Amino acid sequence: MKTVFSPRHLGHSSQLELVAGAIVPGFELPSRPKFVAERIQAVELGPILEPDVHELSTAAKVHRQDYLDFLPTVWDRWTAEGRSGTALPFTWPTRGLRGDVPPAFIDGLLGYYSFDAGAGFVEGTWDAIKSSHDVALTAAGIVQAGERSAFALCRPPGHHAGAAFAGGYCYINNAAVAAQWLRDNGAKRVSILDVDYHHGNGTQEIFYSRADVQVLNLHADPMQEYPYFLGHADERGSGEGEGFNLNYPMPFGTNWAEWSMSLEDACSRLKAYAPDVVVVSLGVDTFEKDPISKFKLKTEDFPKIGARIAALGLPTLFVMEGGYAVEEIGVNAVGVLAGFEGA
Ligand code: Q9C
Ligand code: ZN
Repeated sequence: MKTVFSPRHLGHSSQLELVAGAIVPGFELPSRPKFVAERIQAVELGPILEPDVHELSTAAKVHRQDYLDFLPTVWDRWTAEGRSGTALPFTWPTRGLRGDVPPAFIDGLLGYYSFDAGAGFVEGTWDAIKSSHDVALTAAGIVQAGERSAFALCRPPGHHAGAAFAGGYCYINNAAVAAQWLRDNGAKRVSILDVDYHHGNGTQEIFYSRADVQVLNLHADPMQEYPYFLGHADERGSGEGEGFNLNYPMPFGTNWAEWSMSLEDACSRLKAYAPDVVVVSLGVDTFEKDPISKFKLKTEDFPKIGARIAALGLPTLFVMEGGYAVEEIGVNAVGVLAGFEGA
C-alpha cells in the first residue's frame, strides 16, 4: 500500500488546549505522523510519497467559499493586531445570537468560523492544512487510478471540520474532500466509514442531505463525550439523504467484543449501499491507552479492523484522523493497514 505524506505539517505546532480548567500543551502533536511513518518503514508496508499540489476547487464543493478564503488569512490578521502565540476563538454565535453575519474583526471571525477552541492557528498552520488536503487528494488519485488501496497520512486531521467551521484539531475535512473528488472522478457512490473515537460531526454535516455519499460513524456516545452536540443514533440524514447517515454511539469502556458488533453492522449497511469506493476516516484514539479517550481497543484489535474492511472487497482510501497515544499510534494505525493487506 502506498502512503502519501508531507513534512509541511511540521509548521503547525505549539498548540494549546483547555482541559479540565487548565491550559495545557495540545494532544495533537507534530510528532504523531513520524511514529506512523517509522512503523510503515519498519513493516515495509510500501513507499511513502510526497503529495502533488491541488487546487481548492474540490474543497469548495464541500466547504463554503468564504470559509476557505478566511483560513489562509488568519495568521496575518492575528499578527496585524500586534499579537503572537496561538490564534484562538473565545466567542461563538450559539442560541440567541446571530450566526448569519460574519464580523469584521479577527476575534469575531475566529468564533464565526469554528465550533470550539480546539483548532488554533500559528504561522505554519495554513501551510499544514493545505498540505494535509493535498495528501488526501493525492492518495485519492492513487485509488482512482486503480490501486486497491492507499493511505493519506494527513495532519492536521479533518473529520470535525464542517462546511464553514473548524474545531477539534480540524480545519479542512480531508476525507470529505477526497470523497467529493472520487465522486467527480468516476465513483457513483462513496461510503465514508469513520472509526475515530470521536463522532465525525463535520463529515456528517457536509453530506447530511446527500444520497451519493453514505456516512457511517462509530464513536463514543455524545451524551458522554466530545463533540457532545451531534452523533446520536436518530440522526439518519435529511431529504434525499434520509437513511444515508448512520451513527453507532457507544458508551465509555467499549471493548473489541462490543465495538466490533457496530463495525459488523456498519459493514453490512455499507455492503448493501454498494459504493464504488470506501473512504475510511482512520482514527486510532479508540486505543485503551489513548490519553483523551475512554474505549478499550487493544493493539491486537487494529489489524482485525483492517481485515474486516478488506473483506468488503472494495477500493479503499484510508485517511488519518485522530490518535494521541503518540508512541503507539504507529503500531495501531499501521496495524489496520497491514490487517487490510493481509486479508
Ligand atoms: N480538551 C480528533 O480526534 N478535545 N479530534 C476534548 C478537551 C477535543 C479530537 C478534550 C478532541 C478532538 C480528530
Ligand atoms: Zn478522535
